Amino acid sequence: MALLHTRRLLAAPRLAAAAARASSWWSHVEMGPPDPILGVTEAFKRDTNSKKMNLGVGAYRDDNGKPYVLNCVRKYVTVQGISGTGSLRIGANFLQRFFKSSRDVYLPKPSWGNHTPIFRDAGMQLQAYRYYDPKTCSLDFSGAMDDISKIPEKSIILLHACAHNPTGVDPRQEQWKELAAMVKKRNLLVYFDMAYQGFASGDINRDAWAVRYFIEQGINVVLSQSYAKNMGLYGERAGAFTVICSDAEEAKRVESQLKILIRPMYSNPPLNGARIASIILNTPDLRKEWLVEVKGMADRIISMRTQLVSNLKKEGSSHNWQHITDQIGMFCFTGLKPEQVERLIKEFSIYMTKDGRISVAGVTSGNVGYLAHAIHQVTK
Ligand code: PGU
Repeated sequence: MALLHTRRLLAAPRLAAAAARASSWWSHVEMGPPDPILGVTEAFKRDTNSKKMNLGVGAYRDDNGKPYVLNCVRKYVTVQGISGTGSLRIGANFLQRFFKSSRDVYLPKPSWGNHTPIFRDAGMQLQAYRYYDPKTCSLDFSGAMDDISKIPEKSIILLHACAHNPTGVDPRQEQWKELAAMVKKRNLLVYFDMAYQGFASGDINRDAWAVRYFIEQGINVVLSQSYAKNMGLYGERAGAFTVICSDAEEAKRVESQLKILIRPMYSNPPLNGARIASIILNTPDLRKEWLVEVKGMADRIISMRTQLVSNLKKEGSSHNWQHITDQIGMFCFTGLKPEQVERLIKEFSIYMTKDGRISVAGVTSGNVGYLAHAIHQVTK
């Protein structure tokens, strides 16, 4: 018995993590009935008769459009969503219907502006935890830990998996570990939003580290992903929503309910973007090329940060701009005040959000000098 137990642990360490996971949130989710039209296709697919014909559904439903799912995840159920936003909305509606213990979703302060209406329109309530310290332009780690330690048990916490929007401030790995321990202690459901995988470090695996770590720790996780940025598929709206389940049978039940949720929303997701993503991920040469390009995009952003700081110094700015290079991902929370932002727009035609967030992706070696000059003029 003991030997068998040990063997099992050795053979499948992740099963052990799953077993250690706090009691499942989804054990009460019942198997949903098959859809009257799409269920015909499902029955058709199960049929092994070589002469089979599908005359049920009015459109051929192709299965090629499946987006990428993290390799580390053994028991999940993933559905394709309409990019990051649509995937978040599926998740919000799923929680509204099936997460019985709480309506409260805790967002970092600040968070992406659309998180609030997405969850609110799905019938959830928004709460906040401290995340960013405007004084230091960096992570308010002790504030975050303090607030999270007071979140009522069995609530939902939203975490940006990497390249936090709008601040560009992410926890370090040791800090993620402490956050994971706290989340586990409070028995929270973690909702990871991963819209920028690859954009923080240039390495899609490194950027997925926190998500994988939390799952390995046996923490209950749901995940929304967007392929808009890391594949440049902005208009194609390719994304995914994933629920980590305790076993394959639970995954089936959860999947059946996700299908039922999606069917009256938009029935089926668009095929083209997901097909492009799938081909890139599953064709070794294209995948290799994509990883190089992701790194190229991330590196260009990192180099623009360095150039912006060195140009500010060249202009003679005496401020400490270190946060520009410390922050990562697409955005930089400059710390510029609303009136300074207004001057940049009026006097220099440099446009950014009022909160002082700049999309570093819009900076080039051709305009970084002008940007540094303008920032210096409004901050000296
Ligand atoms: N999650 C976060 C943290 C985001 O920043 C974004 C996009 C999304 C999800 C949604 O991604 P989609 O795949 O585009 O649906 N935020 C960008 C894009 C503009 C916007 O507000 O939609 C931004 O500039 O903040």
